[in-house]
Amino acid sequence: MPFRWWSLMLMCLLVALAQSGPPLRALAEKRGLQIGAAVEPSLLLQDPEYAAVLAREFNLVVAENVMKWGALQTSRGQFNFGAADLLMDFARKHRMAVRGHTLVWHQQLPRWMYGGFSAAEMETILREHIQTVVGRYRGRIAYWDVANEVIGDDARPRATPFEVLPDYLEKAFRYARAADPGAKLFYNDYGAEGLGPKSDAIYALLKGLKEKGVPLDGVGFQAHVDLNFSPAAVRMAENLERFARLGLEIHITEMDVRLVGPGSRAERLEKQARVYREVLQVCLRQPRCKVFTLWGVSDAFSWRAASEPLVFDADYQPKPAYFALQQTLQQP
Ligand code: 9MR
Repeated sequence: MPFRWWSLMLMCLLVALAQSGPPLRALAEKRGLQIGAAVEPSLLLQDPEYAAVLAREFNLVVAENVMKWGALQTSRGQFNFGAADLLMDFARKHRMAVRGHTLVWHQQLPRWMYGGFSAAEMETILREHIQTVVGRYRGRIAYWDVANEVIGDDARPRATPFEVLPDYLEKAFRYARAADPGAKLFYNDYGAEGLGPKSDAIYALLKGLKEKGVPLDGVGFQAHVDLNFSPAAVRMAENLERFARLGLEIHITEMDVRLVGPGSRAERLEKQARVYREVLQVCLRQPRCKVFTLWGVSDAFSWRAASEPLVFDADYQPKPAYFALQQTLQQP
């Protein structure tokens, strides 16, 4: 008798697996696309399902927090690589690429960085951090977000402790290239997916860097969006195209879609699926768009958990948005 129950359960499991279809990473690999997720390494230890879904569905990981300055260099010259190393080991074991995030950002900096340094001191601090961090993972990180969110929502450069060093941005890219010549180096930002003043400012900045011979390989569009985003898809394609013409590789780096707005829950889930589908389509149609990354695995651990922005729900069940990605990856 017990044997029958087990075989029934096994069958149900097989049916469920068959129904949810091929994993995203298998489909993406066929298209020459990498599909990624932001990861908190502590969850890899705490939650076996988190680790299983991540390894099954994605072929790229990015540290959601553990490779930021505040996590790595808590006091000057003292580096904590434990959590970042854990992520690197997981990626190797599951044949996943790694994106490093991030080397120059105005947020999540350790307190000591606000110590009122001179330009020369800041240059040493920046160089030592990049040499140590990028050097440690040399040959094992495919992409580095060297610069994150340098341009503000007013389309002007943001205030940051780095700015005491006038050419900090250019220097950061050069130090990163020297520390790992094989890693592709990125500028990453949000709110620049469509055409507009912020996107124009980023375009001008990156064009200037390219013209100066700064080692910049690509641009990341974060795509933290909401249910109203879909009309912007056409403009997004145009926008990506102009960055592609600068010779840059294009990545979608942090996508999530807040499930907030009018309508029934079912309608909102469908809208959310449509937004994911449209952005993935824009990426697939742009020959230089090579990476599509979600900012987390399940709604349970999203930075915007209350607005359920990801493609797996808090119980790791695939949402309509998951099936939209799956179908889109299968379309010619
Ligand atoms: O998801 C990250 C969250 O856990 C952190 O508290 C937050 C700190 O500012 O950073 C979040 O990730 C950000 C990413 O590093 C850069 N782009 C925007 C992301 C969402 O805020």
